[in-house]
Amino acid sequence: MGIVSPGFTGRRRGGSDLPPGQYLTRDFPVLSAGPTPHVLPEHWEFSITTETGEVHKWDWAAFQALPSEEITRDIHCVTRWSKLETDWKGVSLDTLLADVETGADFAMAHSYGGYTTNLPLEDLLDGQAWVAYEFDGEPLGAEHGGPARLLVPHLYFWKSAKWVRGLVLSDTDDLGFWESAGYHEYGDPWKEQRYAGD
Ligand SMILES: Nc1nc2c(c(=O)[nH]1)N[C@H]1C(S)=C(S)[C@@H](COP(=O)(O)O)O[C@H]1N2
Ligand SMILES: [Mo]
Repeated sequence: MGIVSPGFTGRRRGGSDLPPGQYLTRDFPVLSAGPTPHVLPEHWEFSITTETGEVHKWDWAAFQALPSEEITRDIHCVTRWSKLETDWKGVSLDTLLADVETGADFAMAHSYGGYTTNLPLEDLLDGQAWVAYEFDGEPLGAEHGGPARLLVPHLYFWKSAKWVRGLVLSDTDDLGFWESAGYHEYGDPWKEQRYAGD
């Protein structure tokens, strides 16, 4: 009967909503805690290290040979900007973790340049996370994390480690760079988990 108007529910195109405390932006701000590392694809390597020390490694060619996906998702930065329906191409963590035997519950993402961020392993599975290497149909620019970055759009964007070089799986939830500085260990934008204790 159409008694609930889109304006009333606050829902936008395709069901995209803005989490509490966020505003929309059309440009793509750059947020980096340090200088931009310039990693050439031929020197790039991605590794997954399990809790028993087993290492799985991909160089750029092996990574590019994996099945990739086109991804359209909203992204939400803890500094309050959100960008809707951003377009990426990348390799699903489901693909990268397919042959990795682990009982670990947590992952620490490590980046070229030293940045780290912690996530529960289950948040990297089931079509929720990618190692992305294209944005808007172009190779990912260095300032946005190229040649490749983590993309975990359901959590605040600081979890999407730029210049990602690997994951270390662990039984314990250790804290990454921003999490050690007082940001929330999980970072759900829908629950406004900005700072530790939120
Ligand atoms: N390696 C690394 N990854 C990072 C950061 C960083 O400083 N270094 N900043 C994080 C933060 S706080 C945000 S909001 C996003 C910003 O990504 P963008 O610069 O592409 O917008 O990257 C995240 N990933
Ligand atoms: Mo951020």
